[in-house]
Amino acid sequence: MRSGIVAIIGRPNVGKSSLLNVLVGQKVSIVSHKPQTTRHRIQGVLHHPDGQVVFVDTPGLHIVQKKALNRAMNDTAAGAMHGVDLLLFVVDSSRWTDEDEAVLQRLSNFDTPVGLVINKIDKIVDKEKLFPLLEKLAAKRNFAFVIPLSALRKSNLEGLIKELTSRMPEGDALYPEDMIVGHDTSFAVAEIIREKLTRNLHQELPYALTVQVQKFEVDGNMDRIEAVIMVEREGQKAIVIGEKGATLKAVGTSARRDIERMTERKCFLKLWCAVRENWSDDMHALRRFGLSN
Ligand code: GDP
Ligand code: MG
Ligand code: K
Repeated sequence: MRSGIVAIIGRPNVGKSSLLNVLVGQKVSIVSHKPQTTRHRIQGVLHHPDGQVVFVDTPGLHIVQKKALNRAMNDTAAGAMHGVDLLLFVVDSSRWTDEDEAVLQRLSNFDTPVGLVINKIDKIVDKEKLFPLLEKLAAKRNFAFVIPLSALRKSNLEGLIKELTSRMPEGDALYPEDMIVGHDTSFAVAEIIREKLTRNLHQELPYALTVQVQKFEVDGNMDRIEAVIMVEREGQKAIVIGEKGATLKAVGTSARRDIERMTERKCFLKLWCAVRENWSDDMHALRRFGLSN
């Protein structure tokens, strides 16, 4: 099969997140083994009969205003690009700006092939204007392919998927089917929950408390996350849960807000508290004695 890594780039608001969501919007669960792409933050994986495409974040390519930072940022970006099979440059069909131009300039630093996605074509009412626009944008660089589409209307996604999968190298799948969420995301979720626990428990925080994300399902436009807070004794469990579950509920509510801010997606967060001595690696066992919020 074919399997490879794609970095989605482009200025803010062109529809990168929307595109990613429609491409990988399917049931998934947490990656529990060491990913092969540790240097990248994995945003999602497209599983398709023609191949697997792992989408990664490229913080180094984000536009910075300060000129002094440019050099360092370019170096970071060059590092992040290592091992990426394709760059997917997303633009808004209704607007080409200086920021787009700046991203395009950055791309000239890399040998990696670049595919161009001209998004939001639903905004072009007069379809006769589409072809000249495609020609104009396509001429800006030697692109591997140019695909006009609408992430919002989900139009011409198959065209893009065909281009992407056919350009991935031959090889085994990088990730098992049904797994897309990277270590970094689940780690960040656990950290957010920990921080909210610290806030809500004040001095009472049992220091040996740990948070583990047990389930991370991307379900359409929403993430379903289950995390367990592990403590050492029954008494600590009572503290974490609070009176009538008030503490756990407050932790869950504020953690959910932060997670949604981070992922830019809706999130359903289920928190459990379990005593470590009862702990088992078996998730089904956990469900039996874990307390559901
Ligand atoms: P990002 O900043 O590049 O990640 O862009 P987002 O995915 O957050 O999208 C920015 C805005 O553009 C949001 O309001 C989206 O709903 C909108 N948008 C994304 N794709 C399309 C599209 O194909 N057509 C239209 N009309 N709007 C879109
Ligand atoms: Mg975004
Ligand atoms: K966004």
